[in-house]
Amino acid sequence: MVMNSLFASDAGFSHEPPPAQPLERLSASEAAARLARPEGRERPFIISGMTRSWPACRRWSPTFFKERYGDRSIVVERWRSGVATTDPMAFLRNRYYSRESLRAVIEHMEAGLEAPGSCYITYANIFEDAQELNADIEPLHEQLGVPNHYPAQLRRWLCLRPGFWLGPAGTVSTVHYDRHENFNVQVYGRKRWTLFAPGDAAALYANSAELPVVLFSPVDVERPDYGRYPSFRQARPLQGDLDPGDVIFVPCSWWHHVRALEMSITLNYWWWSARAAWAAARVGYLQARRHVGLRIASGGESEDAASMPTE
Ligand SMILES: O=C(O)CCC(=O)C(=O)O
Repeated sequence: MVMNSLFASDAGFSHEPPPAQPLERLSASEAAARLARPEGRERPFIISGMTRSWPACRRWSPTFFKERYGDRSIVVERWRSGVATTDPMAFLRNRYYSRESLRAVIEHMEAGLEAPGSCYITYANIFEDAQELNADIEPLHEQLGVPNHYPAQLRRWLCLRPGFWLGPAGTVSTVHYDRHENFNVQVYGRKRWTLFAPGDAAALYANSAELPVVLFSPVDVERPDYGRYPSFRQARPLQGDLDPGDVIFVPCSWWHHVRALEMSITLNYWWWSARAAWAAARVGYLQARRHVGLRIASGGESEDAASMPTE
């Protein structure tokens, strides 16, 4: 089955993304069996309804956080107004972070006072000041991600803290890859995920000198400019929508683009594996090379490489 993009039709055929194939969907028991085999970790899949019974999926909503945690401050990713966030170049150049009250941020999002997608809480550490929220979730990466024959202490050490994401409909994470394995849990609202295999790196113009951060692609995968990026026609996207309680497994180094279809709350669970350590070393090398190149080109005046929103 070929899925159509929601966002492609307005500008005519020349901006149509390559057709996407649907992401595979598994039950929780099928996913556990798949992940028990190393070769089962080569491709992404959605685990349908896996966390539906978590208290987080039953209780958490923007209203829940506004009413109970509204006075806490949180780091918010913002873009200067008027920015088309589907364009990776504009996304990276116009992004900044600020610390604000959770109540004010959520009220603005709910009232639609922000330009669509111009305000997003990304990978926040909501649990630091609200330890009790840990009772509403489970350490999915420790349970299902890290191989279960590893010693308990090592399993914990390989897992990063869960990240909390909250944003209005229309937020977009432009196409990038991460240096970790990932389970991403959709807690509230719906999101559309579009993934590309590491083998599509050339079609995504990976390592483009246009961008300060090597983890990102310059291609707007929802509205590609084939004049600038003709090889993107060769990319083979996978696509699927996550409902509350669904989980997506994103293997390390798989490219992903995410659009919130509704106001959303998401948790992500990153963990280290051997291939993740290799990916991190490679990214470190490429980023250092990019930074030196930019400094030489600018006569020593260039900014440091932009911080990475998904870190
Ligand atoms: O949900 C999003 O907007 C992006 C999530 C993401 O990039 C991740 O979990 O690695």
